[in-house]
This record gives sequence, C-alpha cells and structure tokens, in this order.
Amino acid sequence: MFKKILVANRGEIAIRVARACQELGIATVGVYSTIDKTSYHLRYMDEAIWIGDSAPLSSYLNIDAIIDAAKKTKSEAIHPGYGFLAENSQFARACENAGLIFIGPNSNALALVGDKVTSRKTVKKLGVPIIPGMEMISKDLQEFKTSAKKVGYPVIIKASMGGGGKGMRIVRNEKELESSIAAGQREALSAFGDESVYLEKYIEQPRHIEFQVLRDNFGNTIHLYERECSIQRRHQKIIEETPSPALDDNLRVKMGEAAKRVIETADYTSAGTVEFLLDKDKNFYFLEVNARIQVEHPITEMVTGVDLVRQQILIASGKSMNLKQEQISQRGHAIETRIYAEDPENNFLPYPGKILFLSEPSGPGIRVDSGIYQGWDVPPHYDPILSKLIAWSETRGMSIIRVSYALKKYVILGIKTNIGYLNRILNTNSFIEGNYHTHFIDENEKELKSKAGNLDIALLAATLDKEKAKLSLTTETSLKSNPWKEIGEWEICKKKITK
Ligand code: MV4
Repeated sequence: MFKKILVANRGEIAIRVARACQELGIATVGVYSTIDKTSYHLRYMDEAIWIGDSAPLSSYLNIDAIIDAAKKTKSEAIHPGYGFLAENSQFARACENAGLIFIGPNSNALALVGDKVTSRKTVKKLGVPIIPGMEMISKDLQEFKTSAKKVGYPVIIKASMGGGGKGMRIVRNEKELESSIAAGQREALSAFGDESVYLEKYIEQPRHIEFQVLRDNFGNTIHLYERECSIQRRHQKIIEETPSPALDDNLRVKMGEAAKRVIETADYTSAGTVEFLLDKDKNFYFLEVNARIQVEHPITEMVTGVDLVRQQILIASGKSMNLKQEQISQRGHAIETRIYAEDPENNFLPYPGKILFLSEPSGPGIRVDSGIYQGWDVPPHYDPILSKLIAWSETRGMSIIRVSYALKKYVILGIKTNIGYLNRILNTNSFIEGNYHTHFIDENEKELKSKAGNLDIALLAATLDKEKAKLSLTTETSLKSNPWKEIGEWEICKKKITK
C-alpha cells in the first residue's frame, strides 16, 4: 500500500479523499493556491504545500507545479478528485512519466473516453445502444444534411471533444443546420481547442441516468447501480438520487450489464461512470464515460455500503478487487443536494464572501461532505460548491422528508446560498412523484422562484457585521462573529425564516 498520497484538489472532495487515506493509514499531502492558504481542506492533511497563485491555471491546473510538489514531498500517488486535472490525459501521462501513480484510469483509457465520436463507435460494436447519428466528425454540410434526414429532425450538433453542453446546438429544420454547425464549431474551438462536431437525433425530455462502475487491473468489473441526475440547471447537477424512480429491475439489470461492457473495453481501470439518456419510451442510449470520482458518488456509497474512494486507492495500489457483483445491492434510498454559494434571485450568480455563522445538520441517515467553516472567506476564483448534504432512508418518501428537514437546519449566514431553492425543488409535485426529466428546472422556473417577503437573515448578518466594524466595538464577545447576538433570539429568527 502507498505510504503517502498527494491530493490535487481543494474543498469538500479533497477532504473526502483525505479521510479515505487516513482510514487506510496513508499520509496525505494537501496542495493550496495563494488564496486557499486558510482553506478547510488543509486541516485534514498531514502536510500542505503551496502550488501557485490563486488563478486555477497557476495552481490546481498547473501540472508541473503539482508533479514538483509530489516529488518534493516524496508522495507515491496523486488523487485528482473531480474537476481540474481529474480527466486530463496529459496530466495522467505526466504522472506516469514521473513515476507517480495517478489514481484513476491510465492515460490511454482517458484519451479514448474523452473523444465522443470514437467512444460511440467503440460502444456500438459492443451492442450497447447509441443515439442514432453520425459516427464520424465532418465538415461537409451535405453529410450533415443526409444524416439529419436519415434520423429525422430535431437533431443536435455536439462537440466531439466536449462536455457540459458546450458546443451543443439543437436544430429543428434543415434551414438552421448550416449556421448551427458553424456556431457549434466556434464554441467547441474556444472551449476545447478542437472544433470537431457531429450530429445526433435530438431526444426530447430525456432523463439522465448514470451507472457507477469499478474495474481493477485484473479485469474484475462490477457496477454499483444507477444515479438519477436529471435535476440540472445549465448542465450543472443540483439534486441526485438513487435508485432512479424511472427504472424497474429488468431495465436496471440491462443498463448495468451495458455499463460493465462499456468499461471493459480499452483497459479502463479505477472508478468510472457510464452516462445514459433514457427517452420517454424508456429506451436507453449510451452518452459518455466520466473517468473520475463524481460529485454525486456519496449516494451510491449510502445505498451499496461500498466506499468508492477507498476502492479507487486499493485498485491503484495494485490490489485485486474483493467485491463480487452478487454482493452488491441497493438498500434504501439516498438523495444528495449540492449547496452552492450563489444567488438564486440574481440568475444564480456566484456569491463569494465571509461565512459569519455556520451550523450544519446531523442526525440518523444524514451525511454532510463539507469544505467550509465559520469565519472563512469563500473565494471567487473557483466553482462555488460549498458542501453536499446527503440523506439516506429506507424509502424514497422518507429520504425526501429527511433531506428536506436537514436543509432547514442548514444555516449559512453572511453569503447567499441555494439552500431555500433546493427545498423548493424537493417540494414540487413532479419531484415528489419522481416524474421529472432534464428540463425540469426550465419548466418549473416560475414555481421555483423565491416567494417574496422572506427575511434575508444571511444578508442582514453581513450588514450587521460591517456596521460592527464601523462602530469598532471592542468587547470580547463583539469581536467574535456572532450575528445572532445582534439580531436577537434564535427562536424568533427561526420562525420568521421558515414560516
Ligand atoms: C442530448 C440531449 C438530447 N438528445 N443528446 C447535455 C450534456 C451532454 N453531456 C449531453 N446532453 C444532452 N444530450 C441528444 N441526442 C439532451 C442533453 C441535455 C440537454 C440538452 C439541451 C439542453 C439541456 C440539456 C440538459 C440535459 C441534457
């Protein structure tokens, strides 16, 4: 087993990885940018090393600085978390060349799954359904026209090297085709440095369902069932749950087997996610492979009891997987809500700033993967995710109630967050009935808009904190960040906020 691992990330996922290392008796090296010198993840690490200025390109995306930090600290392996360099095949190769173990798939497998047109071709050969469309990139308008006629409008233009919806264009008729291809190419070039686009049949109102898989270096593959990730806004997932309300056991088995078949190609190892779209008639289609531990991995851990990050580390260290498919089952139901520093009333603009008061929920079946603390200044340089609240219960209904009560107990003052917005999603009829798809947020925009007249305690706390500075109060209690003292009794505030 490794003696020391460098965690090339920040925030809640860096802490999640550090915990897994600690439990395996592995020392950890944390990394930080200039602004992150006081960030929470460093408190969970045995050592911390500065890797560059605050801008992501100078630090968490800086391959040379991270490899240097690993060498300097005599780390044997690097865990990339999610985002940043997690799926960067150049980074994986740089690790391989430096004699460091990249905790993830090897660089060849990474390069393959990053290319959508190639992976579509590969997957189709395995007999796994792909969305009808082109199996080559093309620059020839005539080829696009022919393909669109064949699959029927509407169609969608996609970037081959892309992800996250960038470079995508929905095309409803042949007249729009040429300009949509050009727009897709421009966007793909600026986002991914590669203008290759192709065309697929557009699936209306699909669900996004993904399967978690693990594969070791000895060819042992298991899947750990699905995650329903259809609650998204601008291609950012907000709430995920498992099991999916849309699958029955028969379909679940079929999709799980398909996911394993996908991951068994291209000598893929480590944890991976196979994404599918599910159409209204419950046909499923392969979408892409995510070659990383995902933000939403905890819901799988809650229902299967498998520690996915520990498995990643064991697999990377060359151990044979001790889990068999027959041992894996789904028990109960889990829901994750992502807590962001953003303003739902101002187009979800990031809302960095100082956390003046923090009280996080706990209790049976509650898990909080958090990267924040009271008094910390949320920096503006990175993704505004603060933490994840995950709830497990025996049934779907009880886990909705559990996560909803826990959200009401989640108090973050000084900055704006999406906590109230998350509870409004959970309280819609569509969500409660489990009857939703990827356009849920757009279609329910009105109902989800904040009700007017809510007392904004977070902002009030921030204002009072500034006032206090102006008055330069100097008593011991006033120096501590405690907005409740200024606002009044907790009970009075609580009634005003929640009712
Ligand atoms: C699609 C699709 C419908 N038909 N592909 C979005 C992210 C990327 N990984 C794949 N995505 C989609 N691919 C076909 N053939 C619908 C989505 C999709 C989506 C598309 C437009 C606007 C919002 C969307 C939200 C979720 C999924």
